[in-house]
Amino acid sequence: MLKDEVLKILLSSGSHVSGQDISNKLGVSRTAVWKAVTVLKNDGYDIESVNNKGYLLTRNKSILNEAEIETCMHLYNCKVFPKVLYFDSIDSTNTYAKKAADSIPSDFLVVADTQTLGRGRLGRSWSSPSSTGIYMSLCIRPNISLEKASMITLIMATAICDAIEELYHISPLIKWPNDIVINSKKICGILTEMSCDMDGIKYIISGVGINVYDTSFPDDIKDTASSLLLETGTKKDRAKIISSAIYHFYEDLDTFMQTEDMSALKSKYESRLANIGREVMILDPKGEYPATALGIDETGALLVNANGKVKRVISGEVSVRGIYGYT
Ligand code: BT5
Repeated sequence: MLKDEVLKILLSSGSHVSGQDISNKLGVSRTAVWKAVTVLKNDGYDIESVNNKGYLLTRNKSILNEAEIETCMHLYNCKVFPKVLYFDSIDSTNTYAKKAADSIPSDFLVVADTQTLGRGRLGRSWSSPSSTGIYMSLCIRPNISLEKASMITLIMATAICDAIEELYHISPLIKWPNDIVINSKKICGILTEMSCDMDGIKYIISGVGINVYDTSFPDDIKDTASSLLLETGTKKDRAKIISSAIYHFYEDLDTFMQTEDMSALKSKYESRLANIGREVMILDPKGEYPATALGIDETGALLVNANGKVKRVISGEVSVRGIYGYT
């Protein structure tokens, strides 16, 4: 849409841009540019028009759209620049990404302002109210074998922590394998899904839900969930958080691809691991047992000490005692 193209020019400029320059760049009339600017103003953007100087846009940090995210990603100079597909509302960004993966050959990122059927693991749901969170799914196609795909969740978790630390100057922790916690409250969850055929992995979709501006939560999660705003008292731009996370993700994916395991990222992941040294309950299909978390190994499995024996936890679910303030 023309308004998105005009928006990208205004966002990346930072100073006045003349209507003539925009019309030359986009090959449209000045009237068309003026109309697009009017639509952007109606969308909530503050755009000043000055005679002989042109248009100046003041960023509205609460607005999220394709142009905002793509412009921010350019500023981050991401190694890979996934195509952004933005929706005001969607059932689930992961569900959409799965459908789109067959027709889009490159990496892409689905982002929504709200989800009507946000999904967690094992059929659980993800609360996704509008204007408060980040709901995004990154589709990638790494050339790795099937059993290595679960490590993508760990890479995404560290990337989200890096982005939060960079923008909020706090250090979030990871509850192995897929939760990010601040002050013992869950502020982010990751759902990684994949598709494979006889030749191996077709694609991996890493879905991320981050509570950014939430000030309240549904009854069932109000004691365990929190948001970046509640925990830090500051409001940061969602497009920046997304771009920073994608930037860090591709940096770490590069490192991961060199060995196709977590060896080079292990210490970074462990420095953020909330479980380390703590008592955890291993919910094994064969029976629950208590253990102490030690760290991860190169494959991303959680290492625990159970009754004096070191065990690798690769499936099932780890329930963490004390992390969320309940026992
Ligand atoms: C997760 O599952 O934590 C993965 C969540 C992934 C959500 C993203 S949003 C974008 C993409 N599209 C999707 O449809 N999904 C992904 P799990 O570990 O199973 O945790 C789910 C549990 O977390 C629920 O059963 C609740 O107890 C709790 N929960 C639900 N919504 C929450 C929220 N907004 N904040 C904190 N906790 C929540």
